[in-house]
Amino acid sequence: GRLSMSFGDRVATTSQPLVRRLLRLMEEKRTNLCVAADLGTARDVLQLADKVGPHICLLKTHVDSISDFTAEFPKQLTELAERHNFLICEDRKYGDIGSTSADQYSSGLFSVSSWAHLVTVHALPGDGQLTALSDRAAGAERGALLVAEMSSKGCLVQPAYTAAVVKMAEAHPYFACGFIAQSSVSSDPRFLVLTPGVSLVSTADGHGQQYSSPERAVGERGADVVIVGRGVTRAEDPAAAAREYAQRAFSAYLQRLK
Ligand code: 5FU
Repeated sequence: GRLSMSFGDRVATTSQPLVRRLLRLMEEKRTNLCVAADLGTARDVLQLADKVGPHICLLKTHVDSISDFTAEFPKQLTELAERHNFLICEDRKYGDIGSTSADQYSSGLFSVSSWAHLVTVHALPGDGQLTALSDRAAGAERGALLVAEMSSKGCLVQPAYTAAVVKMAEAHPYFACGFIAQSSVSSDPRFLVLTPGVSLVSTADGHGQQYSSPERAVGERGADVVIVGRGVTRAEDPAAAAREYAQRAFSAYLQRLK
């Protein structure tokens, strides 16, 4: 299953182009780190992306938190992604009826479908969002990560919900690339499991976030990719911090294969 296979060997288990590309990238670049670039201006996000770019497989954005967003931002972020060889995930957590989410995805100020390889989606409304978003991707290499569990204290998600989210992904493997989760929700090697709530300096943030270490996330809980925000963005040297998280997460992955 997923946990005992290398990223490289998992490429052959799926025909989803984006999953194949990300697995190859992770294997070749030897990184399973995603940095959550949660900073308030376009310049700060781009500067961070340039610094951490060599150490990451994925950069995660919350583009609606950027105060000075213009169409220049995704253009420049895409250039950095190409230069440093990482993919981009907009963590929008779509959660409406398919038609509305599809409009939010492909139009409006942000035009997310034109630049984000991956987006996050809440499965709560049912699978109509997956077909609707996939239609708007219009043949581009795009995909979704389904929120199967959350890192925050008091999260209402129950095991039966998580199991239903996994079933939904299994029914839509052309667009569902994997899960945002806190545990090994699926052993299917086609799906990526990404785990936020990872920090080496904090255990909580006072607003419900709960942290564990990269070793715990990858080795014990079964994450493929660890997502680190403030552990990197608030470090004195974000590039050095990203390198450390990447090394620790990738070592834990190699250890898992033994
Ligand atoms: F789905 C989730 C979740 O369950 N927990 C999260 O923390 C998403 N996140 C995101 O990961 C959150 O929106 C932040 O962008 C990031 C974690 O940032 P931190 O600074 O490492 O706490």
